[in-house]
Amino acid sequence: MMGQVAGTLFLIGSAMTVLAILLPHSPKADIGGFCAMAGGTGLFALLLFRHARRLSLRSYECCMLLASLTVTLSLYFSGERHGGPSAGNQVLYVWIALYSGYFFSVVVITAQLGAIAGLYGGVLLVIDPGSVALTRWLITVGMVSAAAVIVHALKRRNDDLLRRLAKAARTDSLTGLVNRQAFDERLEIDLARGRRTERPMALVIADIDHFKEINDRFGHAVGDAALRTVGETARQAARGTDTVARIGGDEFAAILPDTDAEGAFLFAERLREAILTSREIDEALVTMSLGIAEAEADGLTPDALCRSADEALYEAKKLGRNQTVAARAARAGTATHARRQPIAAQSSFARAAS
Ligand code: GH3
Ligand code: MG
Repeated sequence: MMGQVAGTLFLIGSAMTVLAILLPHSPKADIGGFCAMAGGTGLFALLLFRHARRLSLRSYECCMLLASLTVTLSLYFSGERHGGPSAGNQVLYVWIALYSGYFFSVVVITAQLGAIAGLYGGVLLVIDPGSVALTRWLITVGMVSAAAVIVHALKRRNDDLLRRLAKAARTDSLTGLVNRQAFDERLEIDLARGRRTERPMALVIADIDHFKEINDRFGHAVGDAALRTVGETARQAARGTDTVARIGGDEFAAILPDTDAEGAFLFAERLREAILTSREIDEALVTMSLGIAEAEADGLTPDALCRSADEALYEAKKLGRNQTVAARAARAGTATHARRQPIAAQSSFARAAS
């Protein structure tokens, strides 16, 4: 976008110079200089369009310095120094101010404005418009600076708004956790990373038990408070690299990179017990059922992994709720015979179920 805009500005500048040559102009104007400028800026515009994507930010900063120089040259060629009328081309500095205000940092904007002030001051000394020189310099530099400041402030506000909107679109407003859409994206990324690094990855899906009853008995506000507390408890139980999401009404999920089924089970049980003992939601007697699945064993695609974790969760509900079941135990039908299976996940499950 920076290249397209800069190219367009140079192209319009070139077209306007051609017009200035063709239309009636000061007899003292330097037509040779204008022709060279029209050709130069036109060619430069084409180069910008062609190489827009390959140019660095620094290149565009240099482009704007070149643009300021071009505007200054147009003032020089206007014939004013030979007693011709003022061409008023200094208005074109505003383009550079708008461009800089939109695309550049405060430091670079200040440098660009400094360059404009210096170049315009220099050309005023050369063309020597007399006693109005300082007034013209002050008005032009003031107008150009104001344009840059206003555009920059609007751009920052806009960027901030877009950032907040993007964040809101990925956040569950009740709990502040990531929402379903962001969870889906994250799961895909973490699964791909796990495949690349050959590290394990686990998924935990948790659902509050009999949540409808909680809403019915205590009211929606208590239900909402319980959801918030569950969300906060899950966030505290997770590591920085984990992703905790609210993926449905009373359904939560945690993506645990670098974690196998046993590690995920420990996390799930820690979460389940924390919720069980959470004072804030004692009134509502909240318990949760959790299903866990490990990428390598239970599903290498987001859909397959979610399905496995969902099946394990369903098994946990079926077995009486308030417990954690691992997908492999659910699949093997060994979840209820955990004591005979020395898998950490299943033995923990047995403790939870008993
Ligand atoms: P189960 O143990 O089988 O999960 O039973 P359940 O009653 O929890 O059933 P289910 O998970 O299907 O119920 C989800 C309920 O969550 C239904 C709805 O009333 C409630 N719910 C969904 N979103 C919200 C919310 O934002 N706030 C509140 N307070 N309740 C919600
Ligand atoms: Mg539920």
